[in-house]
Amino acid sequence: MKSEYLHILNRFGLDNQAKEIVPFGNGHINDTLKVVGSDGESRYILQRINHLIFTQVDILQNNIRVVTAHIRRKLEERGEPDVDRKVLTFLAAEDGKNYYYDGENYWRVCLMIPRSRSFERITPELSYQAGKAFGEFQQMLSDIPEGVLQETIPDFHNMEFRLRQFREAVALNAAGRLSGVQDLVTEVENRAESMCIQERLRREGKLRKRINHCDTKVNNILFDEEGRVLCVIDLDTVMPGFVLSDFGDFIRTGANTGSEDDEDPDRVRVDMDIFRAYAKGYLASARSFLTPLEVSLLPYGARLLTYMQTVRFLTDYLNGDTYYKIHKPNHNLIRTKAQFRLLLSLEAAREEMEGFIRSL
Ligand code: ADP
Ligand code: GN1
Ligand code: MG
Repeated sequence: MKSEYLHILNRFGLDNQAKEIVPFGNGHINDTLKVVGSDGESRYILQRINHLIFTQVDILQNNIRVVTAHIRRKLEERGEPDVDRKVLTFLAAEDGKNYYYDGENYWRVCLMIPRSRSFERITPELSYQAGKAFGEFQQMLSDIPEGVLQETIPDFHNMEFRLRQFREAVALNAAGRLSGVQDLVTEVENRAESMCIQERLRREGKLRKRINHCDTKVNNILFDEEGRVLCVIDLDTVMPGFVLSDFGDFIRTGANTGSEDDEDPDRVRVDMDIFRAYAKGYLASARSFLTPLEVSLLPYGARLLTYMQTVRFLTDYLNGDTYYKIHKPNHNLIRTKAQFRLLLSLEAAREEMEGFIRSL
């Protein structure tokens, strides 16, 4: 495991610094490895960028450079202590770029944030802190001038686009799996129109894009030992988007009583305590810049991102598992069913959620 990566670390000036290099985290896209130093401490995160998905690595890594420098400056300006644990630091390769291409793969290295951890499942208190942190993250990036950050994946959270991809997958039936999922296809289609509100509101000039994280999974935030937020990580998809994406994706992942790929859909439903805590934390920091329309649509954001993920997993299942890493046969179908179950639960909780947001 170790030797195959050593020559890559050398390109970042890390000769002979690794005792062990082991897979790390639960990401579905990139390959993440942890580099353990000779003293037994985890020192670096080495990632192989999935360049079939992030096809313009130069643009991707430039976005990350801009975002991390911007956040670092903001933290320093406000006299924040311990800045190195509150923003990611990427190492320069020998040509000065923040990634290295070995002729086949793209690699990047960042400092491991010491004494930090992420969660797949959290408490309401951590959820409140995470909400505040993601609101602050959007706020800190809000003054990056338009056009500086490019869309690393065009139309990433565009629901109309995701439905077009889905319908192509249905029409093509490339893996011959359509007959087994007709019920789910019908459920998707029944909701299709009502789930494209954002794109319609944007065309009417009522909803704008802001700089968003676009992958606010619960495990993309690092906490310290005392449960304080340290750092927002996984910055590949930071780009202009709708705030409902960032709100919704946290609820989708953090407020699920089961897991994203739960084999037992009965374990899956929305945890209202986590929802309430996150909404409270998020509005505490984001209320200052959100429009009343954005605030009122937050519960819709939770349904939208869960619906979108259902559609994306089902599309990948129909295509024969070409996008997400899978770890077992039918994994994308299991994921689809678990996400759909969460969607049903969010639909049932709609009024309760809307009432809570109004009460804040
Ligand atoms: P992926 O694209 O695979 O989701 P992430 O960048 O989110 O990759 O990393 C996967 C996991 O590794 C995270 O959930 C987190 O637990 C851990 N991790 C990533 N970067 C760091 C870091 N700089 N310091 C500490 N832990 C990290
Ligand atoms: C992917 O890399 P990771 O696991 O954080 C995906 C997200 C999905 C998520 C589903 C670039 O995120 O959009 O919501 O899986 N990232 C990309 O778990 O497609
Ligand atoms: Mg991640």
